[in-house]
Amino acid sequence: MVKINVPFLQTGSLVAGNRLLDEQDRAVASWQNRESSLTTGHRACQGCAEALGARWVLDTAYDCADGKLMVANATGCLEVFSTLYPESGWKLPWIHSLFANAASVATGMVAALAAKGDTETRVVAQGGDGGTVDIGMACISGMFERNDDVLFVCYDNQGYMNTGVQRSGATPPTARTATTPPVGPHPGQAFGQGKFMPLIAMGHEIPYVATASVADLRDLERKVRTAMSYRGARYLHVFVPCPLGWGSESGQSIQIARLAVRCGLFPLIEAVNGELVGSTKIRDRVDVMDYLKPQRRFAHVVAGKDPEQLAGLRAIAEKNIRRYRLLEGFGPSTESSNTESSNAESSNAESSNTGPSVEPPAGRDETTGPVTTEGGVA
Ligand SMILES: Cc1ncc(C[n+]2csc(CCOP(=O)(O)OP(=O)(O)O)c2C)c(N)n1
Ligand code: SF4
Repeated sequence: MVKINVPFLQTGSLVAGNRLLDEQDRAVASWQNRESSLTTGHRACQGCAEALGARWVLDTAYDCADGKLMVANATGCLEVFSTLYPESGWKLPWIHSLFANAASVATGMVAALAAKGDTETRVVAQGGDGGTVDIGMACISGMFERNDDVLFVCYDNQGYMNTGVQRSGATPPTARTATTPPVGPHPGQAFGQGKFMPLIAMGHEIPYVATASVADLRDLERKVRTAMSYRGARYLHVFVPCPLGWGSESGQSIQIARLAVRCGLFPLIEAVNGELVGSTKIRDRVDVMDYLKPQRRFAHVVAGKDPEQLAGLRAIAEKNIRRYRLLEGFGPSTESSNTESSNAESSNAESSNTGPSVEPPAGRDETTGPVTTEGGVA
């Protein structure tokens, strides 16, 4: 008999790929009876990857929690576009916190549930990069340090988009924002190198930290499932292009997210108890310039107004590639990305990440660690 290798194309959708997979291996988006956690009633811009990322994260977390999930949301685009009074796009219990304190509100929700004897309902806190790396930092650090049983998700669109595209601590160098205009000898964002929150989270030695991208939704889904298999503080940092703030075509958000991974500027990594345990190998590496070109926020860099700017961005990509071993990747490979696609157009990054070790971090309380199938703690 002739063996035919059938490529699993688009396994995240209802088309051929999913029907070729066993039911338990199919993406959360393929379930016919599924209800989206974020649905009609929201007013995100066309092509908003934050809306896509949040829906995918919460649909997966909701599934992991058997529907017992509550969400605290920092102020930001995600909160504003999803809950314009009197409408709401959310189909799960959801609370709006202040800009700075989503992590603390989530901690309070966990404490209130515990006081009622409810150890099954899970809590997610979420916000933009401004609400995470800048104004929310103190509350998040406290939540990490206490190892509260919360999954904090940052949707990183690299700026304060909701209030008109101001610079945040996560805005990359050179980028044009409303507060870093492309003028003068060093146009655009001139400070730092873009705060990389996952390393700060790892410094707290919490059970699980990962980065993910809307460029690889199966990998994103797997990381949410891994995060939900733990108790204690967990952190997920999701790369979400913003067409309005980045000056890109709304139809190009996924492509731009892929290019960020492929050029090395956004590494896909995983860490357990503060130690790096896996990175996704870059397949088909591209130059940083390929990532910059479709975004008007980098138009002055592409035009070469200050040649050192491009060199600086390339150096950051090189450092990521070196630090996270992105050209080879490491850690045991995973189901989702191995079956993702053999088509370079539908997936340009191949994951070789590991699953987490089951060791709880030293000194943590006994509620830390992966959850057993019975819903208890291993
Ligand atoms: C203490 C405080 N300062 C400022 C604001 C105004 N504000 C609301 S949302 C926002 C920006 C949110 O940016 P980010 O967290 O990155 O989320 P995004 O909108 O980009 O998704 C700002 C400055 C506020 N609500 N509270
Ligand atoms: S401004 Fe950006 S983050 Fe906000 S809704 Fe529009 S595309 Fe999404």
